[in-house]
Amino acid sequence: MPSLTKETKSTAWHAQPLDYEVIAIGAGVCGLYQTYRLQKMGIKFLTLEAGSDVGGTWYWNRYPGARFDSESFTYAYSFSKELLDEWDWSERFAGQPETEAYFQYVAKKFDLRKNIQFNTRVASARYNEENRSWTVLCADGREYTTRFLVTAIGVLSAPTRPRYKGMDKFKGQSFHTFDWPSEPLDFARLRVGIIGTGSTGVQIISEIADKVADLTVFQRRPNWCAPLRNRPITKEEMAEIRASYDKIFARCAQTPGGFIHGPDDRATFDVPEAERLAFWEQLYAAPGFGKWLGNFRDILMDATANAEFTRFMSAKIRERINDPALAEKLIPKDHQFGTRRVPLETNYYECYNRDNVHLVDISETPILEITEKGVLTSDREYEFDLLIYATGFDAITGAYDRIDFVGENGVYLRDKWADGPLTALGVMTTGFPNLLTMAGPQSGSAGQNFPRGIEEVINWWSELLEYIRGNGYTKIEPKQELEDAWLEHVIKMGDGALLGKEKSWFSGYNTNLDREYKPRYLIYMGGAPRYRKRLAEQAQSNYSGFNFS
Ligand code: NA7
Repeated sequence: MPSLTKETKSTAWHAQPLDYEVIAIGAGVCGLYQTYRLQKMGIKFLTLEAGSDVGGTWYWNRYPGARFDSESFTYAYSFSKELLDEWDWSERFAGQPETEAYFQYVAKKFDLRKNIQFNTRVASARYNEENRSWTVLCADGREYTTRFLVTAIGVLSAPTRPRYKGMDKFKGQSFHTFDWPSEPLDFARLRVGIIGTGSTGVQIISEIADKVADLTVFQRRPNWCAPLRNRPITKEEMAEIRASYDKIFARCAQTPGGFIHGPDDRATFDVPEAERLAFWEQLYAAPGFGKWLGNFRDILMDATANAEFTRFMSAKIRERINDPALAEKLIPKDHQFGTRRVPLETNYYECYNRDNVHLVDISETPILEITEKGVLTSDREYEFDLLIYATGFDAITGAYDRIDFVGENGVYLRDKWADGPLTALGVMTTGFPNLLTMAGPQSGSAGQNFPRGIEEVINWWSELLEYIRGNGYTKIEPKQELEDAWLEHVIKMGDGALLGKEKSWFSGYNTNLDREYKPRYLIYMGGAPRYRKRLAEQAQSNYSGFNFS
């Protein structure tokens, strides 16, 4: 991969005009909307995208069963009434092909592809104080200069494979879920092994269990999975949804996660037991994240209240699995419900009642190595034709670590963030002027129903960009006080929540990297309304937390 040196441009390059006013990296959910806004502003910009088309997450994650956990109609962009009027969702929780088609439709409708350069992976970006610009170097050697650099590089876009001995020896087909091949796989005669039981693994297992010859699931720790309850949206329902979009988006704006599901006002123990159970039955029978995000207000804050619901969910899992010993293996014992990301599922637990599906608890019989034929555990060797690594991501900061961002005084961003991210409202970081980290660590958008957070933060930054241009500024950077205050606030909010402390990608936990944890909170836990207020305060105070020159 090429590296950025002063020699990459002629010595007098800083006297030359910049190639662009803005370069955005990424044309996924965030980058696509950024592209739309920049195009509307009529400024000279370019969006760089590693994939061959738009969609980001929905472009890369094409594994069987990949699907929304957000209600489709809450995941749509809200910025264009015309778009809302034109697009029909076919299911309450749309599958990947439909979602990818949606983003392609958006790109076509607004003619966004003309400003996106595909198949272009950014290798490094260096800030030049001489002319207050960034030089962006791509993996193919192309180089561009820009005043502002906007990252829309995804929250879960840096996949991590396990580091088992012998992974290169396996003679069958193997890949990480993020690198799922585009050619269809004929599963019918395949013996499949899958490692990982997060949201991705759970979706794949449920989808392929009845399509493969044999499926062996290697589970390190079970998750608290809950029913998705997907169903088609009829034409009549779509018309009703369309007529209610204003209300739907207003509702999402009120809830901490940007979903239609927000916490119930009541505290668990204020509600008599029978009523409590009836409420939980209702949540369990209803679609989506209600069980997690629409529960009593203290369920995700108070471990004692949570223990009651955890008991309820354990019973639900037991009911669905024929073999009681197997059920116990699938019930998490090391963490309470909802303290890690809850995978939503369709018939996941029932898969384990099938003769062709086997669970290997690798907390009991660890994987020793990958062999030519398959997987060797401390117990025996398993033979496969296909081995799937559903082992997750170097979340939130992983995509930043993989690009050499070099700020003032030659400081690398990954070094500045070595002990965890330091940011101002999650949108900028000191020492890296003119670098905007959209959906970056500690921003409000990373942990919520993504498009809702994204539209908000891109709108905020677009107004800020107008302000900068209107005043003829060429440089913006956050004040140290804002960064310090934001860290303090992020920690305070994180300390009050159960989510984010458990070992999961929310807390930067990943055993496939050189370190298991990323220190400091990666995600802002204060909720979308509070985050929006903080952004608005900055705009109202003429961005008092930032220095301009
Ligand atoms: P997750 O949720 O991070 O899940 C990864 C899974 O892989 C999880 O079960 C891990 O077990 C397991 N894992 C990771 N490394 C290993 C190794 N080395 N050996 C065995 N098992 C391993 O990623 P997903 O892709 O499922 O979901 C990510 C998000 O995408 C999801 O939350 C949605 O927001 C969309 P562990 O639990 O760490 O013991």
